[in-house]
Amino acid sequence: MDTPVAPGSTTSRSVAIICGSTKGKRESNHMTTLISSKMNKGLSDQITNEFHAAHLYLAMSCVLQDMGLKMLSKWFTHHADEERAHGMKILTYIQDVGGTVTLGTIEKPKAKYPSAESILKAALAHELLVTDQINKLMATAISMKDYATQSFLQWFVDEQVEEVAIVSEVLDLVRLAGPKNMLQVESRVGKLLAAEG
Ligand code: OFO
Repeated sequence: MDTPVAPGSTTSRSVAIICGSTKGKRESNHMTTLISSKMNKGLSDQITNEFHAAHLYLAMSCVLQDMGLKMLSKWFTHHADEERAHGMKILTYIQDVGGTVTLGTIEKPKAKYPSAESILKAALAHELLVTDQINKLMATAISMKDYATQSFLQWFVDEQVEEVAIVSEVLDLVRLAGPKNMLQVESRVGKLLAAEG
């Protein structure tokens, strides 16, 4: 099994070469990685997953804008920004522990939805998918006794609880209001946005 390597260990299997340059000279340095290659890959893939969520929510925001639902559109843009920040948070962590970041392909997001309700339903399904991705990463960190990554991922576990709750809340609002009362939804979402900052 692939296990983390202690800092300063001479048995480190993953060595990053740092090319710095003073006076045109090439320097190299050995950097110890604190995470296994399996954990590194899982986290690296999750960066792409977070950027994919950002891309999807931005596309949803554009559809909502076209539907004339400006507050809901803004709320999705805000969430797209948050997902991008999550990707960057993971990227920084991988680099902090001496791992390697490899970005993947982001698929084209769906650009047509029949209603605001269908968008919220798709967003909730996506949040549940990301929750599952994060839980799998946590399970890997636990199985590898990677305590640093467990600690890092706990923030994401908590974040997913919040995000599933908030998307469910907005979906309920949209369902309760119905297509004829979307202005009420707009007003409530405007308040949510102000509260989220
Ligand atoms: Fe990245 O927080 Fe939800 O998906």
